[in-house]
Amino acid sequence: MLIKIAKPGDLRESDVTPESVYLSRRRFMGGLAGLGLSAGAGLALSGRALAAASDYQDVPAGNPPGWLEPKLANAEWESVVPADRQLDKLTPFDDATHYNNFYEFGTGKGDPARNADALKTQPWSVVIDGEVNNGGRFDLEDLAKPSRLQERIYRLRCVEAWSMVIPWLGIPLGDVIKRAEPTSKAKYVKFETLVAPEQMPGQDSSFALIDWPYTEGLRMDEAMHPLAILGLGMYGRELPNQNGAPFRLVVPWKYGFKSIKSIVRISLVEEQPVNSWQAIAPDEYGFYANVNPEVDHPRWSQATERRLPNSLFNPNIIDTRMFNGYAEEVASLYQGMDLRKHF
Ligand SMILES: Nc1nc2c(c(=O)[nH]1)N[C@H]1C(S)=C(S)[C@@H](COP(=O)(O)O)O[C@H]1N2
Ligand SMILES: [Mo]
Repeated sequence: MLIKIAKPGDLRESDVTPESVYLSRRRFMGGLAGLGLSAGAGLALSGRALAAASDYQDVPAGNPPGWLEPKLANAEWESVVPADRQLDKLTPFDDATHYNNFYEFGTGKGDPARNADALKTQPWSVVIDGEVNNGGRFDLEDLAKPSRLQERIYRLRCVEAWSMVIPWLGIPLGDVIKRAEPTSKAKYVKFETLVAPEQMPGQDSSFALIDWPYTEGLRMDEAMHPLAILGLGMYGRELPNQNGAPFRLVVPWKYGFKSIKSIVRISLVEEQPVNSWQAIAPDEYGFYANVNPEVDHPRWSQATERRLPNSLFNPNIIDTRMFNGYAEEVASLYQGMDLRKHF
């Protein structure tokens, strides 16, 4: 399945050029030309190299592992589901990296930025197991090698009713799953985050809500959807630790908690997995967790969201959209399902 570009002309320079963060005009025009050719045709775009840390202002230089450097340099503006021209400006890097949820490093929004330096991200290996013919333990480098990095500008909508717009660099999750050769019994994909209390102080705390490892899951067709990516970078560079280095899931039509960070295990399974937040409060957090303004959280409304950055004088509250604005691409996955029951 190919990614649909919403409407001709939907992506404008203003979408990706706020005052504080912008893509270099020259390179960006290359991306636009590619979009112009394919917009409305429902085609995946083959674009030009676009992403580089130098394309963004106020983004500190990264320190990627050697194998990731050429991938960053050759990243491709392959496909984008555009953001709305007025509403969706890129969130400044500083906000995206200092207002985080990553409970392994503490429950405060500033805790991950403060504590995640201790995370050792190289070397990093990932176990792929369960209902697959080609499983095993893989170096992240080998897992990522066959796929070209793509830049995707996605909205990220947390279940707590705040949101951001982040330019990710990632590879399709479906690529990695296909290479593992799932058997006919594989119905769901389960993901687990690293457990390492000596690096992750939040895992050590006796107050921890979560029964580690942090666990997430997707139905097979959700996992194979081209919008679902494994993120290896953001803002033209590798992922900062607090954002889930060295790689994390990004599923933009679901609440942020589905986008599990610092993954060490991917299991293809027959039964629907229980994700961490569902295990803690099954009445409040479901397995599907599709962004849905019509189904409120029991303790707050999901009809609107606070788009970061905001302030007391500019609360920046906007309407939440069905499937976070990606309904055209993903609604068919849920045809005939009662989304109030399967929240
Ligand atoms: N392992 C792990 N992954 C996680 C979380 C977490 O606490 N632990 N928090 C989730 C939540 S609630 C959100 S909103 C996003 C936040 O991603 P960001 O900090 O990169 O914006 O990460 C998700 N992934
Ligand atoms: Mo979240």
